[in-house]
Amino acid sequence: KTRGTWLASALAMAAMPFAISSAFAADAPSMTDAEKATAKKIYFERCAGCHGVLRKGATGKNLEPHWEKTLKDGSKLEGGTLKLGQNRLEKIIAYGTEGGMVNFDDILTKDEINLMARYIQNVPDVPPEFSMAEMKATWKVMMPVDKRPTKQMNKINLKNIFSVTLRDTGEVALIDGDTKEITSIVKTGYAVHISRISASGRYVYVIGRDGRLSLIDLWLEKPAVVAEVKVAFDARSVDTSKFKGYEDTYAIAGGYWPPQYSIMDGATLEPLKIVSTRGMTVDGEYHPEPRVASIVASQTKPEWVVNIKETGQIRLVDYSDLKNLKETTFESAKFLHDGGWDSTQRYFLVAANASNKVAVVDTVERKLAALVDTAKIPHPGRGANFVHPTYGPVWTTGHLGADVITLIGTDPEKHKDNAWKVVQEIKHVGAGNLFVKTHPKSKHLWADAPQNPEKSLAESVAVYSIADLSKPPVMLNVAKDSGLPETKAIRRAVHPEYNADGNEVWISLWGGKADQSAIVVYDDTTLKVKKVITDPKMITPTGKFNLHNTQHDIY
Ligand code: DHE
Repeated sequence: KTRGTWLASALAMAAMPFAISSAFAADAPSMTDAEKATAKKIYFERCAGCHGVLRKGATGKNLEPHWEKTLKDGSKLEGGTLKLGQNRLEKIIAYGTEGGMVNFDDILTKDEINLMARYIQNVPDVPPEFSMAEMKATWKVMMPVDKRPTKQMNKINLKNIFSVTLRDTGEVALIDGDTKEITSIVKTGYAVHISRISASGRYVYVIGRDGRLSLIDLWLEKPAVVAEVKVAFDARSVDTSKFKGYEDTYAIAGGYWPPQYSIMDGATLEPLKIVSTRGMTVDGEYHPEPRVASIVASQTKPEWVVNIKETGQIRLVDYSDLKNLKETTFESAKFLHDGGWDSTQRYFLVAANASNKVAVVDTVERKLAALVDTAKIPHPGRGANFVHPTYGPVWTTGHLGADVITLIGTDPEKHKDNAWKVVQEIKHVGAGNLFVKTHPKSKHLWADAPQNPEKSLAESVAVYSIADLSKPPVMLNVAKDSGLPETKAIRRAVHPEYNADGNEVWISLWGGKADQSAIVVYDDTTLKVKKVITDPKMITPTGKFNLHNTQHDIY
């Protein structure tokens, strides 16, 4: 069974100082204050990531008590949780739906399911905003720039260091890619999400779901956090300025709530600017909660590509003059999520996941190059680039909602007919893929399936041969290869990541908080296990970010 960890959202959100809006609908089931508090906490931990704080829906459905919308032909459609009613809601929460809602009967008790069904028939509370003054009040510099070393003070091969998310402890483990030893474990934000590397390769920026942004200095004798700031109550994305002349100058982080992005000084995290992302969707409707999904830094212009989930608007943000900030906004499709560069790093391909599309941003012409229809719920991570034996350069995405891997042609110069078209769909082992990966030096394409309901598939990765993608993949059972004792609960094999030389692939075996987890390192040529990194401190590892590959956007 698919479990709800995928949906788990910020615990800290539950502790957020909500505006007291007890505008609970008159005909909604009643709740005591204690019940509301419990339900609010569960909602933010388990539901908000997909359905939104205001419950207007994104990857998940709208969960307002009552909604109404006008269709293109002028007719009206209405619905809502009140209309669905207690019994139906309890069934959906317990058993999930074919539309992609996962089952919670193995996570929530019967009483909790009853509670949540009542809670979502009531009007959602509106959380508070987060101003510049509030952000500044959270800003801490643990080590000022003039107290930091002027050269690397340790012997670590920084090029091959991995920053590994330890999801449930709110930490990242810095692991030496050569020795496979943990060099430090650094406390960061709650349910820490991703790491990105500064242009110089010296700093690691880590964002937690509680909006805590931490800056780690890799030049210290023992790498540690040198500055920190809270950018929002709930956040997922971060990047840094990478254009020549702006290396390590700025950091940018995207908020889920409030819906805004913040720009900080790259070396101290001093807050410099906050920009709201509220506005109209591509359909021309006002949206009060357009969350910031992926953000990526261009290496060819002083710009970030900022993808706004609910509106489907993509903003190119020019950081060369923060006081007179220039944004170019163009329409794509709703529910933008994650994405990555093509191999030339001119085009950024981003999934509009619940619209079943991939949008292609041309960062040179500064416009949308294409909107490509794909199978259900594309989820690329950063995707994977390789030269296809027939179709030339392609970028690849897996799918949460379909059992295929999609290859999109990315070369409008020499392979014009294939550019921005789905040139091939490879049959994957099932739905539930989250990440695909390859490396310019590799002959393989790796794809996981951690959200697949089948235990053996969720615990395995598939390795395809790029020379013949019609051949069934080699299946590697990461849970078995870890040598750890079998557990009843699924330990998901997630997020393949290459080392700097492109000859090893690291896979996280993501178990429960109380289970021993591991990272299993495979030789990319022989597909044999090279090393199993286990340590009592290795708790719930998920994303892994190799410094060199992340710094240079190699995937
Ligand atoms: Fe992620 C990337 C949002 C759940 C692991 N995730 C991203 C990005 C976004 C996002 C917007 C792109 C960031 C960027 O590039 O700037 N993730 C969300 C959610 O909203 C969602 C669905 C639900 C939630 O409540 O958070 C969610 N994500 C998860 C997980 O449960 C995962 C599997 C485990 C974990 O650690 O939380 C997870 N997300 C990741 C990883 C990346 C990521 C590893 C970066 C991939 C990469 O290779 O760059």
